[in-house]
Amino acid sequence: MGTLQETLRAKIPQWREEIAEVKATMGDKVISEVTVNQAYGGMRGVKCMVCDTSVVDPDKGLIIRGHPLLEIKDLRPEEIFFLLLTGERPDADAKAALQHEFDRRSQVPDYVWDLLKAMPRDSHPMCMLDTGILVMERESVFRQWYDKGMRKEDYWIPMLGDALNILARMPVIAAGVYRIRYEKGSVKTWTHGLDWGANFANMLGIPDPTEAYAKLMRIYLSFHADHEGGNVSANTCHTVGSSLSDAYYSVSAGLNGLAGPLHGLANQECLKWVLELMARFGGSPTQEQLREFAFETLRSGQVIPGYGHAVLRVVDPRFAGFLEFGRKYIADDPVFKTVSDIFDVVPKVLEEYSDERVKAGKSPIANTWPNVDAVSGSLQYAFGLTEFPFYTVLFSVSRAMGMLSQLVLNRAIGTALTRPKSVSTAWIKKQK
Ligand code: CMX
Repeated sequence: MGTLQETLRAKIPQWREEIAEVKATMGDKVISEVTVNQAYGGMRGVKCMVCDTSVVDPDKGLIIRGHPLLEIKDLRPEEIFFLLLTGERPDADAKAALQHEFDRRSQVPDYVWDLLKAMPRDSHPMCMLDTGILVMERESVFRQWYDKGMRKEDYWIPMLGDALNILARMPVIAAGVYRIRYEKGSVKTWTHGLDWGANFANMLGIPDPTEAYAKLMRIYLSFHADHEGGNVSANTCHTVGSSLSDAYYSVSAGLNGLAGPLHGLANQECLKWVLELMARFGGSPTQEQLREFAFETLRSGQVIPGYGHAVLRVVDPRFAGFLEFGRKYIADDPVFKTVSDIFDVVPKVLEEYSDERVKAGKSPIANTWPNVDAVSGSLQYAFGLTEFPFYTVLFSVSRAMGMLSQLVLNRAIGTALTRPKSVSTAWIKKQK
């Protein structure tokens, strides 16, 4: 097997041919219809874009290049990145070559640190991460090649260069944000030869005598890497990239979407909810207390963070994988135990509440099961990363792999500028 670059160079012409054939033979086939509710409802369920890195099956969850997540849960994050991009798992040499790419690209420019240190002390860690990525835009190889004049066929090459630079620096910047924002001492640098996940764990500076935290970080980074193309972060990154903005602009935009409480910020919200619950009842609540607290949240017009999903209709396999990890390594941790208890109670509460909603003429809650955010924060908390506003930054480091894979592939296959047609309410009313 070749390196990442060689594998892509061999595969891209085949993918271009395959897509040209699909368009020529099936171009006029209708694959989706749109109702008025969908137009007002965030385009939920409308099939109108293509993403080959992963699929989210409502009944099975995340499937990366044909592999259900829990079947490849032991792959390292960098192997997941290779798989997302190429559809193949790297062999030992390809993995080592990718590791070497990260090693040689991991130096963060000094101006990033100067900027992050100058930001107000109460800046959200996500704002600091986004800023750190965006300010490096001047380094974009894609923009340099584009300004000089480049053939469309070659767009993916500098895009991949930018993607590798961003991925190599992202854990360094993210860990630096943690250490600057929470005054943990000087920022740490990348260790050559150490894998991506363990490097990130190490640079955060969380004590890890048993190396279990590095293990957590590897699965954390693998599990959040991609979730097909329509979620807010991937879709935003894709849309910005479709105007040929480079990877720094595109990923930074995607991360701004991830920073919202209905998307990546839900892990922060979720842990906050769990800690409030425990504070109210002086520790682990009984099932009855938990039920009471959940209904109180719902009746005050708020969502229960970590539950529900726009696509999934089953327990998120990422939740299941993290729960298994927690049961193995931190079974007795009180916050983790409470998260497990919540899983026993909240789906039933949401079902009851959904029935009430329907009786009141509102839409049902489509999915009452937990998503990844319901548990991920409790694992970090147990290992000592207790500053929960930072959790979305961890998610971001991982999700950058998915966004960047999609960007490179979209440049490789020449995906068009995104430009759906909007309609006005007046136009809709005329369609009666
Ligand atoms: N608690 C309370 N109400 C919920 C709910 C929850 N966990 N999940 C859905 N609902 C409500 C919705 O708010 C919506 O109510 P309105 O019609 O009054 O606005 C109604 O049920 C129908 O929504 P839906 O079709 O079931 O779900 P959507 O596709 O509209 O929304 C999501 C999906 C994730 C935004 C929603 O389930 C939610 O807000 N969950 C809590 C936040 C969360 O965990 N987000 C993380 C998702 C994973 C990720 O992207 O990172």
